[in-house]
Amino acid sequence: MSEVSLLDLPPVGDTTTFSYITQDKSMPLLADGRASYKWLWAHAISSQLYNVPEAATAFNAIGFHHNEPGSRQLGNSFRFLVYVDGDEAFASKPLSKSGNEIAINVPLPKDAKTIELFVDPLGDLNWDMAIWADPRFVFSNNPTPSTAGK
Ligand SMILES: [Ca+2]
Repeated sequence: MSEVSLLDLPPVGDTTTFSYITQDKSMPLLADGRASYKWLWAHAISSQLYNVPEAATAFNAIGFHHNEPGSRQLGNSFRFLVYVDGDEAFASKPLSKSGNEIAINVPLPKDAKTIELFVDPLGDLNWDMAIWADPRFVFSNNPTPSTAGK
């Protein structure tokens, strides 16, 4: 099985002024102390569109609720949504506390063209700081000899 980081691919569109891509290694991340060095920081409302690489069989990430310690954290619940070719393929439960995380595992149909990563503010936009940690495409079939064995 091979993988390609979403962050190594150019976004097709970006409909928010808040989202940006970073690989800041200085920030503490996932709840149990695991470090994630590739992540997409996205304040709701956030939409990021990417082309699905050929032969990708799944999109995986960890959705993480990130808020700075001591922030007021008013109304800061949101949820992660993934659309494949415009259709909803994944919707998380609401995440309401800093440190909450959820596994995002989305199987991709063989002919999938685009994937949209969306953060739904669930009404209130305050402190809706979402992180897509380790966003990546998975290739479970090693479809071509050139990628096998890497
Ligand atoms: Ca909210």
